[in-house]
Amino acid sequence: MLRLAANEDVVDISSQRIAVLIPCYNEELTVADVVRDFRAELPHARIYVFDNNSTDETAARARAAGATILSESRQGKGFVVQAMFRRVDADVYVMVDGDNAFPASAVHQLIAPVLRGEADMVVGSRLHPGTASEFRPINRLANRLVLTVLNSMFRVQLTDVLSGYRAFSRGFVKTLPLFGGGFAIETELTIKAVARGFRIVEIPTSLTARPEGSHSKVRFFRDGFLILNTILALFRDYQPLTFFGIAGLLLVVLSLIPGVALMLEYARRGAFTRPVLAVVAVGLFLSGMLAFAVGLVLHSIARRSQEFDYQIQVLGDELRARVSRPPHDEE
Ligand SMILES: Nc1nc2c(ncn2[C@@H]2O[C@H](COP(=O)(O)OP(=O)(O)OP(=O)(O)O)[C@@H](O)[C@H]2O)c(=O)[nH]1
Ligand SMILES: [Mg+2]
Repeated sequence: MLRLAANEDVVDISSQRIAVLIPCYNEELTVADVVRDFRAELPHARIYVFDNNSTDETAARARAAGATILSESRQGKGFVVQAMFRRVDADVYVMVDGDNAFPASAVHQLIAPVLRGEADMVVGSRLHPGTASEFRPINRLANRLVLTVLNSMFRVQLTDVLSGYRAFSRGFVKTLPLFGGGFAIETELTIKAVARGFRIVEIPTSLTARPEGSHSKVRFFRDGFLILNTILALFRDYQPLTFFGIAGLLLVVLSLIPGVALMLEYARRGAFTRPVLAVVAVGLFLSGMLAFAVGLVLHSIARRSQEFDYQIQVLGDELRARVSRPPHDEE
């Protein structure tokens, strides 16, 4: 029996239902190795390959290697992750790419904080100091850019937000609402985890390059734009006062340009002779004020919905506790 000692606690891994989730689109070269490696590391785990309309031998090879195959017809990694979270029932979840880029041996480190109840999401960080990830230079740069934008917007200090190697608690998987269909799914997972107060732990993991003949599914500009757009949209939704406050401030500052020009003119000539400038100045100023007002209203709504979320979570905990608690003896 595998046991994991942590502080005072000893966690019995075999009593936990572990699910390894592998989203795949045309990964026939590598998927069988991934399934076998994880089977060797976690003999009790159930391994699911989510096939997304692959046109090659992905499903057959994964099945032959011992995985359970589930299909998702909506094309895109995000849709697959949504389906995985809704359809698979387990206590601890591991998500890993099917391109054999992540070491299966790191899975014990990855699930340990979840098993100990110390984390809701553990991320295998490929950019953590001390890792030797084989990134293409352009990918490393793009990763750093996304990381800097996200860290500064959400005031966190993460080292990798795009990693596809993660472990999750059941509570996380079953309560996080995901909507993105494409490659922005990792960004969505991380931002929503931060915004909803879930506990995130990062574990250094080295990334290896895809083998010869295996092709990346990422389209650099399209997916890069989608990821930045997702960060901005979630920033607007979760921190509306800051988002609209910044927009409002910019508009008010912009309104000063025609405003000051008008004042100078008035000081020189004693009259306003350029009505268009006045209209622009007032228009910009009022738009800025409107942005502040929108930010304030949305801020209150976001706070209230956070309270609802919290209450729903408490209700869920309460229901789970009731179901697992033995009934009182009737007198
Ligand atoms: N199910 C499904 N999986 C996908 C889809 N696109 C990509 N994936 C899987 O998501 C994982 C990550 O995709 P990759 O192409 O490796 O993306 P990446 O790891 O960010 O980039 P590279 O490793 O440089 O190619 C792989 O297991 C892919 O098979 C899709 O549309 N549907
Ligand atoms: Mg990959």
